[in-house]
Amino acid sequence: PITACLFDLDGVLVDTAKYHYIAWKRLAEELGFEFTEQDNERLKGVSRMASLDILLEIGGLAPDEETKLDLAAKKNAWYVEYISTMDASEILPGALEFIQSLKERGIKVALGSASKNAMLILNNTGLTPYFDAIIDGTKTQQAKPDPEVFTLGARELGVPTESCVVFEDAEAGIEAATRAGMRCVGIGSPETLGRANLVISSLEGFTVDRLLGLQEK
Ligand code: G16
Ligand code: MG
Repeated sequence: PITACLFDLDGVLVDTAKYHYIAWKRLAEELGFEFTEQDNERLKGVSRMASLDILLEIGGLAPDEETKLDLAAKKNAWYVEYISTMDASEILPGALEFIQSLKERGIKVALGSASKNAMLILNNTGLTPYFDAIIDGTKTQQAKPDPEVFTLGARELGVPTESCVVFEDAEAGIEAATRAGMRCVGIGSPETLGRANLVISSLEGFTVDRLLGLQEK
């Protein structure tokens, strides 16, 4: 039976991709090159340092490790400044309603995010009290598509992996869920998320009964 749901943060519960984008764009401009919204698609679900590597590749730059750490810290300081004013109005449509309905039906809820800033975002949007377990980038060694973030979530919930369903907007996250032995709901377009068990455009109108329908799959 399905007894737990694990949620990715950026792109599933909130749209922080736009803040990541303006911070990376600011860094690229300071380094002297353009960074487009299309380029930003490549950073979704990817860890901070891996994102920086992609950005530097786009700019044709290869600085040493120390400089890279400075650049990542600079981007993060801007990003933290942008997300510090977030509030509950930035929770994506349907997300809070769906989480509340899970709680009412006794289904456990966990976070499985790559972000090291997840706690700040959950606190600012008022989402923290809904989670039975929170696994973020400060608790993991391996980035998605490694399944670590989700297997740790299941362990902290005390639920077997086969009873978990993951909600993800990134291909790497869907692969991570599959490798963890979990079912997965993709949020976005079927073209990129085709490997999920079910793809929906958003959590708006999504119900616990539809979730439980995945048990037959
Ligand atoms: C999020 C974003 C990524 C970001 C990563 C690390 O992941 O999708 O773009 O690079 O977190 O974030 P930070 O720099 O805050 O540690 P997720 O897993 O919530 O989609
Ligand atoms: Mg995501």
